[in-house]
Amino acid sequence: MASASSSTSSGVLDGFKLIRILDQDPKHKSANLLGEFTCTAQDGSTSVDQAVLILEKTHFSEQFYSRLEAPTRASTSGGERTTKAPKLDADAAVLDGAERDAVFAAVSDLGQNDVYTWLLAWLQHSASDPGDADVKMTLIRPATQTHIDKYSAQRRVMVYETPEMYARKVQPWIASFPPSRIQWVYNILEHKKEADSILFEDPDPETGFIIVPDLKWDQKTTSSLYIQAIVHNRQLTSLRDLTKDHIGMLQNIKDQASKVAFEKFSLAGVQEGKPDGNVRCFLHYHPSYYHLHVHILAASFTSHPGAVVGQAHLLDDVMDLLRLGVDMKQRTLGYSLGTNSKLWSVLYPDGDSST
Ligand code: G7M
Repeated sequence: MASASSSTSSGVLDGFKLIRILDQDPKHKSANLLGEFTCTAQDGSTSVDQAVLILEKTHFSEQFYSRLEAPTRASTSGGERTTKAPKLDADAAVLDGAERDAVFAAVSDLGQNDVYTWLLAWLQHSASDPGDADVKMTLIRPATQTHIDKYSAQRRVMVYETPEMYARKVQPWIASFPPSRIQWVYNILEHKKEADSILFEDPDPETGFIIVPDLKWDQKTTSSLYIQAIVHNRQLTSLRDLTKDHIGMLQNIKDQASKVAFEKFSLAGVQEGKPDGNVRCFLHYHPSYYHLHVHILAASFTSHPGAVVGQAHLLDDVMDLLRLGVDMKQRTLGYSLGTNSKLWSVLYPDGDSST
């Protein structure tokens, strides 16, 4: 798997200028920013690239927890901030403070009442080992208006897409997309990009698929494992295209995903030492790109905003419906839709869901 570069000068963000905050979520510690880069050509002319920068504070890593197994201390260079050491298990490993960096650069007391104390802390980063990254970023450059709309705060409403709405409006809209829209998917399927990240591949053009880490995952925190399976069959756009004939492929995706999570990331399932039940697999309807793919999350990762009812369809339920003979094109599917989205204007060109 590709290892993240710890360089402080990747250069990718050089020249990024914030234009405005498109959206932010304090609970998930994330923000979507609109920015721009000014590019200077060789002849001296300048042009501006719009970009969307998605920021998300990272979760605590195994490495962070293991550092807490030794008595906690803050750097002595923490200025006026005071340091509190948590109570430690008597059996906890004790490392000589000189042998390792402090966990926190500084800790500041905010308040105390009875057994409760609340604090702010600054993580320690040493120059020789920057440790865990604080922020996970995704840069989309150049960003189209569709990208900007997608990542902007917007009004959302529940839409109930009937078979007629699908056949008359949605399906022709999906069919109108140029293949270049999902170039990044073809790059993965053709091993042109992310090839060293491939976790599993079944190369069969009809029933095969590739499993890669989702770009949202930091590729190391197993409690928030997020990988995805992308099918080789380019005719399958969404769960609406699935039939009984695809049950074998879907079951194989589930089995292989579970095996990957177990063997490569040590995620155990119902029984210790066994994979069954270690991952939650689902499909989005609507997805953000129309080439069939399955989201695979650690079973413990229950807080992901993309795993919400109305958008996430449990892979097992989809397989069950197919086994029962349900025609996916004949279902009415409910989902929450942003009024900035293209699909909204396709379904409601007059901007009104009553039409
Ligand atoms: O909502 P939808 O089902 O379409 O989800 C698409 C998923 O693809 C999201 O979870 C994205 O994070 C993921 N994704 C999007 N892009 C552009 C890439 C990419 O270039 N590489 C990888 N590995 N995942 C991506």
